Amino acid sequence: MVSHSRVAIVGAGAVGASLAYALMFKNICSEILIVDVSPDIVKAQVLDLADAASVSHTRIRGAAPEEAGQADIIVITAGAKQRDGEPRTKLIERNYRVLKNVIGSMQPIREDAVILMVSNPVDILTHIARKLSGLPANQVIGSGTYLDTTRLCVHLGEFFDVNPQSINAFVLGEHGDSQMIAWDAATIGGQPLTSFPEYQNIDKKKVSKIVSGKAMEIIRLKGATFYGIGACAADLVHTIVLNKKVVHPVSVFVEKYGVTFSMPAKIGWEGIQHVYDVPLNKEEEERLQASADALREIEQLY
Ligand code: 6V0
Repeated sequence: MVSHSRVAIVGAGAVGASLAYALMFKNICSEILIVDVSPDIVKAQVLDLADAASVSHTRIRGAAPEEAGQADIIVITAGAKQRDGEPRTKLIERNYRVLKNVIGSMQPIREDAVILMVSNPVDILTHIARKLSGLPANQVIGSGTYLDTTRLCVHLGEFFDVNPQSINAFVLGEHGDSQMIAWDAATIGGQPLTSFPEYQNIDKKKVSKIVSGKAMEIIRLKGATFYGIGACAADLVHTIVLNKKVVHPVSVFVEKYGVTFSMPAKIGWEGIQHVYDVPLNKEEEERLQASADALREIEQLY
């Protein structure tokens, strides 16, 4: 157990519970607080997770929103999810209301808390969470394209027959339809991906489609996605709790593009410690700008 380690999960549905489950086995939290608008869901999830908590030795309990506002890290997973065929941006109106309610009910939020936004559309909601909470931009993070990036690295790992963790590649921009892959900056063992002979055989359009379309494929088959995001969010919490200064692509306000979306960022106790500027070719730069423009237009409405 370490300091900076009381974590509140607001929204105890499939994503919140998967996150709690992944997090408790990391054994880094002094306590995990579960919050939901439905007392029955809180009770059920805490009873079920407590059986796993006894093996992992992590204390887990239900809590009121006011207590969640005093946690070191507040992960927000409350809200509606996409239906089959529905873009994430369609969720804005419903989840804006949920987020307003969640942030309002946690006030006063601790000044040094870090908010990790997971509910969709995650980029817009991260922007709104920052405005509503009044916390500095570095303390309000969205899970962004971290999950998309893990999907990309797993795919490339199979293609190049190398462990995905040895691939340095990023999906940038929106966690949604306008996201893009920074192909030119991708490396394996320091060697640019573009310099591998196999690179010419990659169908880049197809890879982009597989990566950005994976969530919808899972939703079509079983109605929701939760294990992948649960593991990614647990990893981000781990990075913050242990001040690991690991670089992950996450949603954050990016000065250069004047919008909240994903760029690689160094993460630690105070949230974002640095945002990196990925070298892009002309076409990639245009695509990232287009992603920023699309999101900015929606951001300005809130
Ligand atoms: P779910 O299983 O329906 O759970 C949502 C929970 O939120 C329910 O238990 C609700 O009771 C609760 N809730 C609603 N309003 C409030 C409120 N005001 N205060 C507290 N709790 C509330 O949905 P699921 O867990 O599957 O998804 C949650 C969110 O995560 C959705 O917006 C998804 O779109 C989003 N995801 C984000 C991903 C990402 O990569 N960022 C990935 C997958 C899902």
